[in-house]
Amino acid sequence: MEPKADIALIGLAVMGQNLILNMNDHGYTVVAYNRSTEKVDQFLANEAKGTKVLGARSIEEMVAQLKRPRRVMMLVKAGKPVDEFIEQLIPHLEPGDIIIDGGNSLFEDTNRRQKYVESKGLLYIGTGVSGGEEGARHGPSIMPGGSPAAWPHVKDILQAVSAKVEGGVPCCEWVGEMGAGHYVKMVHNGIEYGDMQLICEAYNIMKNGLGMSAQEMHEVFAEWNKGELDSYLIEISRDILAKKDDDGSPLVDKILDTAGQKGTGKWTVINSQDLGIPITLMAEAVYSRCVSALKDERVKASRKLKGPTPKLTGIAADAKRKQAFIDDIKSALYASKIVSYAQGYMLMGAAAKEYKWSLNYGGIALMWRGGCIIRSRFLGKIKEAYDKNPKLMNLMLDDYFRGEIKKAQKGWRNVVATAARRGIPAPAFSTALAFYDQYRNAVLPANLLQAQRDYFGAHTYERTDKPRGEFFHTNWTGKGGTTAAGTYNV
Ligand code: 2AM
Repeated sequence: MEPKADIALIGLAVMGQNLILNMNDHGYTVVAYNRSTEKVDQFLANEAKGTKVLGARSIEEMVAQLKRPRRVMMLVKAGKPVDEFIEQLIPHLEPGDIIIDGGNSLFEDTNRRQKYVESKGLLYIGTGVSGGEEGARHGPSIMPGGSPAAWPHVKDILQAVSAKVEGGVPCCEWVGEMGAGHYVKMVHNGIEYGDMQLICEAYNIMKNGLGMSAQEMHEVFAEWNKGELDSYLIEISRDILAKKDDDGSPLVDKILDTAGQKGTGKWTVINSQDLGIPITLMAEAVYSRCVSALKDERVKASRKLKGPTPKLTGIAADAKRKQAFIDDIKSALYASKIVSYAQGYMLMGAAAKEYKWSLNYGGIALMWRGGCIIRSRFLGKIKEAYDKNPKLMNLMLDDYFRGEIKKAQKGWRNVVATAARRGIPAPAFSTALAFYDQYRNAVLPANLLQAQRDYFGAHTYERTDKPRGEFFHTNWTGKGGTTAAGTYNV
């Protein structure tokens, strides 16, 4: 019998099931497989009933149903399961067949897997897929990288099922070789951590500083979602604040304040340390989740460690001043968000250099513009900035964003200062502002730092009155020798 299936999909958790149904909607015949094969039968009898979706109870049976070159996509738990499936697949595939990993794999694992799979004559793709269950079903953002020769064979299907923006442009484009796709997905997740933290800080200042109710904050977020902050995360925050529990009170107030994390934010921060790129806002967002998890300690500390009262009574009592302060919070959120994306793009720029990828920065903004968790109007502006100047040194230097920061700056500084005075934690707003002020300063106090390093470790320094690359050592105490420790750069 002629094989009928266009693609196989391994992994029938919700994301996998939804992506299969999405592919089916677009006219592709998918063969479904799962480690626990009873899920295949359940899926065919329920969600996939009445569709063209085929099932397989073994890898062999799955491969036999595939047209050539065979395309096998995995949506399984990241880590060992991916390696195990690759091992199981290799004996059943032929040169030119393509293995696609659509899970949240670490880009370094994807680098290794591509080399291994190619050594067996096969092609490999590691792709980020973002958008949650809903995205997988109706159009996620898809970020593929890997063997370039595989792209023409998967382009149609991946672009067909992806989200579309601005007149049908797919949120799926080739990212680059090796783990570039998974890398960009990792940075997406880091930025997502940052966006969420920023929204939470805005919420916290409105709630504890201005004493606003969930309903009032719902209205503020609804308003914000109509302007430049228009985004999926503001939209869901708006809806969350309106959600009532069974007793009619806001559900959000009953949710325990300890955040979980699965590790992609952490990976982004670890990688930024390797590359020496300050993604300070994403790092604060990851650490804020860590602090939130110290619930028991915080409860105890709250009884012992004193600070100012957060209530901004004067401002809250005066409708005009209150609205002005809410506008300032919006400015703080917006300006910090620009800094966060600028830092994310700095990281991708450094990664492209280090790993020898040629990343299309405007294309990445476009992929994130729809379908994924960080989708927003804002990303359309980032795309415009990189379209205008693909070699833009920093997003903050683009004319549009420079102007936006200029407008937002006064309010942003007011919020950070007020939060500090009132003891309301605003780590992401504050770190963004500190970074902005560092970045725009031609001179930082690292001259003293270099002197300290030279003092205690003879690490040498460069001089402002000599060419770069000449290193000096001073015998600071008159007791040390004149021998330098040799230079090293981190
Ligand atoms: P399961 O249904 O057999 O558990 C998300 O968890 C997906 O990854 C599911 O399809 C799940 O298969 C699969 N998965 C999780 N751990 C796995 C493992 N160790 N080996 C193979 N598949 C695994």
